[in-house]
Amino acid sequence: MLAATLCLAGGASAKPPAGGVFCSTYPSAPACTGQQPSCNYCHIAPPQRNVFGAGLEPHLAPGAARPLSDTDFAYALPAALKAVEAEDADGDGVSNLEEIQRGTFPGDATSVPVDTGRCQAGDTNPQYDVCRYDTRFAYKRLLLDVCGVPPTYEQLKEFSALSRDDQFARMDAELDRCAQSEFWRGKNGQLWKLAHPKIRPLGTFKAGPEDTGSNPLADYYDDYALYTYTQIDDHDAREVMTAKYYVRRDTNPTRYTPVPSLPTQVMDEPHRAGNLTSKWSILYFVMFSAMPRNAASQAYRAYLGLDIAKQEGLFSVPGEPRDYDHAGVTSPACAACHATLDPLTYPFRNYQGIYIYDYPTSGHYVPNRLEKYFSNVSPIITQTPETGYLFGQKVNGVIEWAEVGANSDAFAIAAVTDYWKLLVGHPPTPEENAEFVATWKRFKGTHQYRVQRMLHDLIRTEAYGAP
Ligand SMILES: [Ca+2]
Ligand SMILES: [Ca+2]
Repeated sequence: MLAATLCLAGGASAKPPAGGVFCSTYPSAPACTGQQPSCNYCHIAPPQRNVFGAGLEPHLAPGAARPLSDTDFAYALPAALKAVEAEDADGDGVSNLEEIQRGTFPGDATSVPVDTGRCQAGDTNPQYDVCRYDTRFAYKRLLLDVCGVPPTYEQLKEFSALSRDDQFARMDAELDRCAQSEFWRGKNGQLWKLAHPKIRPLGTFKAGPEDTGSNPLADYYDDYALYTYTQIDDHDAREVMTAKYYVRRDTNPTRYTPVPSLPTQVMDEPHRAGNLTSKWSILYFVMFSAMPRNAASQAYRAYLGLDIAKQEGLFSVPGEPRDYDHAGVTSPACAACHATLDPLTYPFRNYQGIYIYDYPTSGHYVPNRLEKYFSNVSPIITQTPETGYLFGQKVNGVIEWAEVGANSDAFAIAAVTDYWKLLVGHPPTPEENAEFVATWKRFKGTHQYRVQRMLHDLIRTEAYGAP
């Protein structure tokens, strides 16, 4: 049902992984906010390079035979980018690094950073104060986004009469009040909507007492409960990836309570990593496969915001992919992605998906799983290590995978992007990048991954409050 391998169609002259590797190196660059840089960042037209691309070339795996494979290229690019950071390839007086950080082209002398805000003279809208944060606009929006109901005329009149400081204090109080609402945290509320693409529910396979499907596999409402719990009150958002507990949901009103076990869950406690190892994730994303690539790529996409199928988050590991399961991933078109994806997958080797000939093992961690159940897949499959790599860092098993992931910039960026899209209405634009970066850095640092605290920052951004 899901493709086992990821290969690139056709052979382009520009390197397909380039944009992804660039963004792994500079996650805060405006060129990487909600998008990936286009080919003309380094090329006039591939394969012809612009002055920035030409300056990089000698630093790419110097001495290695040309052309470089996509895998070797992806491995060598970060060091080459670092090597030319202090240079000024296009001679416009601004270093390559500063241009990358400020969102101008390092290969185009006509593109230079300019110190202006978004507001220009003549850019006035009679309805709103466009150049500055409009508290009335933000207040209306906040009540709609978090409470699900617009302010009444009386509320708005009262709000307008407050001083600006009191208006922000009122918005803070309303944010905290509305975050208690069913609209925000209840079943199918705003937070559940954020969880949909992470959980990928399928009604047919819904198990458990509520909304049971025709072919029940697992109760993914447990996954929604854990996700929501980690996003509310003063809880640590990282625990969606690392929790050793489950979360029970009671209704009328909705309440979420951490519990050591649930009748609908089966993973032994030492091998739990939040929603990565829920019964639904393991059954649905591992499914029948020996090598659970979908489980790894789904976790990478859902919680770290990186989609390997779009060549995002490529950190090629030298010597990979080894193709332990003879899936054919060493062909050049596939290796570019699998040099990242396969080492990302190895830690999941002992997590059993749906195994019909020994069904009770399904959804469990089974030591020597490949040796016991999949040794006929290939002669070398039993050599698959449980150690893999995430962001080029060695991880021993899924628990470490989840910890490294949860503490990464990618996690904070992905989490804040979710709320940016929900509240601002679109992924951060290059103009919004400075506010966006400040918001995720404070989420990670000052706010210690508390979503509720981060939201108080987010509603103060110009992106949110300027009509
Ligand atoms: Ca320059
Ligand atoms: Ca420039």
